[in-house]
Order: sequence, then C-alpha cells, then structure tokens
Amino acid sequence: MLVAEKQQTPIMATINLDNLKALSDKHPKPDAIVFSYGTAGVRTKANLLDSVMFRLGILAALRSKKLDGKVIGCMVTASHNPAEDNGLKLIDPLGEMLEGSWETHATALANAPSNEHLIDYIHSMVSSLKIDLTKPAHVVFARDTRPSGEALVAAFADGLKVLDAKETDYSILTTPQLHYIVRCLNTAGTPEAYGEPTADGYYQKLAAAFKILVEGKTKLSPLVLDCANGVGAPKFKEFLPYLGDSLAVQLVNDDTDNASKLNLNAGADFVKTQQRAPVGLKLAPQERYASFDGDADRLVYYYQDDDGTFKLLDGDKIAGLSAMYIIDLVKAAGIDSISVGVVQTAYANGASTQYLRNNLNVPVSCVPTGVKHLHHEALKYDVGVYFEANGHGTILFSPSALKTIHSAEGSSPAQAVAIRSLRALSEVINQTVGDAFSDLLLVETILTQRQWTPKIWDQAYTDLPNRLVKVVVKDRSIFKTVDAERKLVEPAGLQEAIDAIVLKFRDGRSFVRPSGTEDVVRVYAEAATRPETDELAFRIGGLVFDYNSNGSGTRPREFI
Ligand code: 16G
Ligand code: MG
Repeated sequence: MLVAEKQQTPIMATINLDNLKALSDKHPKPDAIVFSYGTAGVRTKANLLDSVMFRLGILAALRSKKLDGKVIGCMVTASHNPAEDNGLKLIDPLGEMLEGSWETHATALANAPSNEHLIDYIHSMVSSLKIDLTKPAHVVFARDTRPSGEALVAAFADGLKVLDAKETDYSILTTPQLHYIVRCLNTAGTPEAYGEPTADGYYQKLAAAFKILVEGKTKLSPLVLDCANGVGAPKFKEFLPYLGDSLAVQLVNDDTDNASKLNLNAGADFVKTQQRAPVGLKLAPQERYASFDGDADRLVYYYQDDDGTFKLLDGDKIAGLSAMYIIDLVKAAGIDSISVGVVQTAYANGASTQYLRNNLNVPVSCVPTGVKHLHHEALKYDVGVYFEANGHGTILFSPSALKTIHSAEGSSPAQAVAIRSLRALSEVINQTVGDAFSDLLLVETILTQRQWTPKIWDQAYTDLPNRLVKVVVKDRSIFKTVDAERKLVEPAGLQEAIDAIVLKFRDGRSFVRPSGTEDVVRVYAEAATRPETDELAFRIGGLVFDYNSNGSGTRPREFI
C-alpha cells in the first residue's frame, strides 16, 4: 500500500504523515547497520544512534497509548561501556524492563530501511495491537553523563512529537532513579503508591529507611566508593546530605567533567572482570571499598587481605549476605512463613550456590543472563533475592509478604524491632530494578548491624577460582543454549566436546553462551585451583575458536 493511501486509512488518521516524514528525514538511518533491541536495550557507538532514538521515541509513545496513557520511561546510557558508546532502554509502567514482545517491534522500527517502511510498520503495529491513537501518551526520559546524551535525547523527543506525546525531561539521573520515578508516576494516588516522582523523593525515601536500619548502631569506618567517573558520582553527592551522619562515604573516580575517563580502568565491571582495584585507589588492608558501574545499577565490594591479596565481594557475595540476613530477620520477627528464595545465573560461583543451598537451606533457581529473567523468577517467592555475579540485583517483596510485614505486630520487643527492620528494608531496596545506591545501603545496613568487617562477610564461603574469556567468532547466532544457558544444543557436537574436557578437571564447570551485548561468545570456567581454571578456560575457549573462528580474533590463550 502506498504511504499516501495509508494517510487516509482511519487507523492512521491522527498521525500527520508529512510531519512524520519531515522529522524522520532529520534522523536518517545509517546504511548497512542492523540494530538490535536486546538484553540491555540498544547499545552501540553513540554516533550511530540518532535514528534509533527518533524511532524508539515513536515506539515509546505508542506503548503509552496502548497502555491507556500510562507513563513509559526511556533511559539513555551505555552503562559500563566506554564513553563513546551510548544506548537506550525503555521502561514499562511499574519500572520494569520493556515487555519482551515489544523488543521485537523496537528492533523492527529501528531497522526500517525507509520512511515508507517505517510508516508501514507503525501501521501494522497500530492495527494488530489495536492501539487507539486518540489516547494520551506520556513519556519521561533521562540520561547519564555521556556528552552524546543531550543530542540523543533531542532525537528521542522528536519521535514523541510524531504522536503528540507529553514529555518530561528529567535531565541527568542514574538508571535506577528513572525506573523508580516511572513507578512513582504510575502508582501515584493508588494503594501501591511508590513515592514522590523526583530525585528528592527518592533520596528521602532511601535515607529515611536506612536511618531506621542503623539507628543506635556503632558506625563502621568510612566506605571508599569508586564511581567509575559516571553519573553515580554527582548523584551520590546529591544524596549525601540526606544521609547526614548515618553513613560515612569517601568518593573516588568522581570526575564527570572529563568524559573520556568514564569507566576507564574503573567501575564495577572493571573490578569484577579484572579482579583488581580500580585506578586511583590504593587499598589499605581490611578496609571496605565498593564500585558502581557507569549508570549506577551495579555494585561490587572488595578489600585487601593482610597478605596483600585482592578479595572481591561480588553480586554472589551480596546475594549470600542478603539472603542470610533476611532469613534471620523473618525468623526474629516471628513471621518465617514468608518464603525466601534466591535467583542466580550460570555465572554464579559454584561455591555460592552450595552455600545458599546447603548452609542457608534456601531454594536457588538458575535462569538465563539478563535482569528481566532474574526479576521474573524472583517474583515467584515471597521475598525473592536476585543478583547476577556482576553486581546487578535487588530483592523483591511480594504484595502478600508486604502485607504480612506491615500487619505483623510482634509479641516481644525483639520481634517488634525485627518487624520494623523488615519494613525499612522493603523501603531501602529499590523494587523496580537493581540499584547500586539501594544495594550499597543494604550491604552497609547488614555490616553495621553485625559490626562485620569485609573479611568476616567473605568468610561465608570461598569462591572457586573462575575465569571468563571472550572468543570472537564468525557468527555467534549459531550458538544455541538450553538449561539456563548451561548447555549448548548447537553447533552439534560442541557440548559433548566441552563435557569431555570438563570431566578432567577437579570441581570443573564450564559453559559457553553467545553474548547478548557484544559480537562475541563468552566462555566461563571454574575449577578447584587457579591454574586448573585457567587451563580449563583456555581449552574450552580454544575449542570454540577452532569451531567457528573468523580468523580476526585472538585465540583465547592471550586472555589468560
Ligand atoms: C546486560 C544485562 C545484564 C547482563 C549483561 C550480559 C540488563 C539490564 N543488563 O548488561 O544483566 O549481565 O547484559 O551481557 O539486563 P552479555 O550478554 O554480553 O554477557
Ligand atoms: Mg549498568
């Protein structure tokens, strides 16, 4: 059908197609680039993203209309990627990730080769999803500190103009702050009201809950916090006055004026993958250190042992600490009918899974990588603790658990204290998505309540040595996994070859999965000792390389 004819179809009558085309011409799609809306939205070099921003502005407005004018969010960030990258992620009404089926629409819109195809696809969405274009739309957005963010946000706003959507620009925020705000906006005035839809409301809510949790406890020594030179730095500085003297934090890597420093040898991803301290930080034995990633939705802790060894307290350690604490707390509160469960991915260290199952007796599920999978599974428990090893995670309280926590009175002063702590805990933890600010307050709460050093926390279990390597392949799409990404079904025969190697290693475990964010295949290996782990990772990596190399990558030996 011709575009001109389409303008006359009743279904598209409210869209001014000339306006759409004029705006779209301002944001042409680069040729020969295929975009994909994946685990982390669309993410690539910032200078390629203009057309994607514009088109996903249209999509966000359509989604809002489809949901009767509910507020949709758009976060412009590339998280822990280098400064020259950028990306966007759309946020659904309760602060959760965009619904899966709309990811497909997002990819299709981003790749439409011409204005006509773009209009065609919008038409087909409006018609098949029965979107009433006369409904209102409201979309809110924010960005991290990347210099490219401002222009990208303007392109997104042009997309919103196509459908006359109301827009609210929250300027610079962390990713979890925008998730929080979206939920607040959509629940305002309902029994599920989540808070004030502003950064101030967010800070007040978290700080008030944290102060209850640490009230009367002896303060720990100051925490040294690496902000990856990202948005976490200015935002945590804004937060500090709210915390007052309840928490002492010293910020490092907080330079957001010099964009090229973003995530450079710093931040949670660097610390986790390199297993060493970020640049600019000289560790003192037994002190506590933490790192955010570039958009402050990941958190890892670390310390230096007396013998100078670097010790990482990653997402698995945070999950173990939180599960232990919550289990104790529901017992102390006399409401241990509340079920606690933990959700991990295949990247969780085998020792952490053992600790959770055998020492804490808590059910543990394993799901594919990506927050949406963990989040979904965690909803199955009354209290669902989910963390990826990389430090992204949160704790979800079900409506019935919240009801129990809020109605419980306790039959002793000790029970009443525990109930008060549980209530405050459900407020300090961002329920929408993993939030490094929230998670930091959670860890600091537990360490303060127990008066624990990082070493005591670390003693829960000893990580098996592990190694992650990337292999550049010809075509990562030929790698197909099942069983929460722990087994390959394609290419045929490769899993059997992997199994045969793994068998030769004590406590050996290894899996291979295509990355969802980079054009590589990832190999994870763990074994009883460091040399065995390295050898295992090298052998499996080599196997994958030989299977499907495009010759441009490096054989994995170099990564070790
Ligand atoms: C994205 C995911 C993160 C996951 C990572 C895996 C979200 C919000 N983020 O950053 O959870 O760990 O991708 O990357 O879902 P990979 O597929 O390249 O290994
Ligand atoms: Mg991030």
